[in-house]
Amino acid sequence: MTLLPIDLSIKQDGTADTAAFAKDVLEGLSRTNKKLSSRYFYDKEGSRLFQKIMHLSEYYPTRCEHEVLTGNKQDIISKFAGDSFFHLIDLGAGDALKTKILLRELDKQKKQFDYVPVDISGDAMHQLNENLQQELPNIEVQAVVGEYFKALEWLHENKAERKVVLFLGSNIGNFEDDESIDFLKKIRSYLNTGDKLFMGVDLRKSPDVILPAYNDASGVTAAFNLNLLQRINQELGANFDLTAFQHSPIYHPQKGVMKSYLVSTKAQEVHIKALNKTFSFDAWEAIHTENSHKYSLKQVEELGLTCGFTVEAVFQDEASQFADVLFTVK
Ligand code: AVJ
Repeated sequence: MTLLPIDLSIKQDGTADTAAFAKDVLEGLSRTNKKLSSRYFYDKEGSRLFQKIMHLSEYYPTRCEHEVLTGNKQDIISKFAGDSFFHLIDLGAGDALKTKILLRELDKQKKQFDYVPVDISGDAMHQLNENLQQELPNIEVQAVVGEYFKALEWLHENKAERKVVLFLGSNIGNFEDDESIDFLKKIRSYLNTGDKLFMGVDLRKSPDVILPAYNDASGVTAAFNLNLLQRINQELGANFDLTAFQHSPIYHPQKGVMKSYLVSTKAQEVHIKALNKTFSFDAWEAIHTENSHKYSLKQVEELGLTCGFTVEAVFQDEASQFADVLFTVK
């Protein structure tokens, strides 16, 4: 049984708030080292391109996490379920392709739970509702459209039972170090003893494997990165020439972070109407657009401890490229 999605987003059409977008773009492009936040990648076209990325042969994280979940589903859900009813909260659920591996198993074993997918995209939550109604009609679904924290606050106030929070896909990797600590501490503040967090993390590995995952031969990731400029053109009335910027990713093996940039291939000016402002780019000046952190298991354990969680179990793929870590509230 699926309930209608609850919409906590600022705008009811599920798009991000334009004023906040404009403010962030102004702040980011006014810096000496220009930057734009990766959180703005996911407009309609960006979400479509990310779906394509997940199917690329070079993009190993999705494949690896799929393997982790498929290979360990029984163990994972028995650790989730216990004997009592629980809320399964899926932060950034999207099409829930990976979560469905667990949902099918929970359904098969008739576990007592409801499924609460959370996503900023209203489109995605409506589609997921329909899909689950078809495929897994016995599962109780309450989708929430909105930002993670707003949704968690709503859940804290409206869903009283035990909670298992999913944060899959190494989405944590997009945050700066201090942001990921703030994020996990905030999640912790909405949880009680006995609640759990199940988080996907991309592990450290050879740069020869990591780099192509963010620089695929068919250019999908380049299009994904450049789409951010296209979005500024569309939503803020800018005139970025997409042919005069190039996708440029690098991996920093000491920090374990993949960094993506858009590099201006010539000296140029770009006007943004909504900001009533022109920005100058030197030849080969870069805009930083994304961090994707890669972790050691020790780092993940320490990150958890800092934020009030202890590791209950670690699940990995055969090649130890990716891990899903089950934390309990300390
Ligand atoms: C969705 C944040 C996990 O960082 O690997 C994929 C996004 N960016 N290719 C990642 C992404 C470029 C992805 N996450």
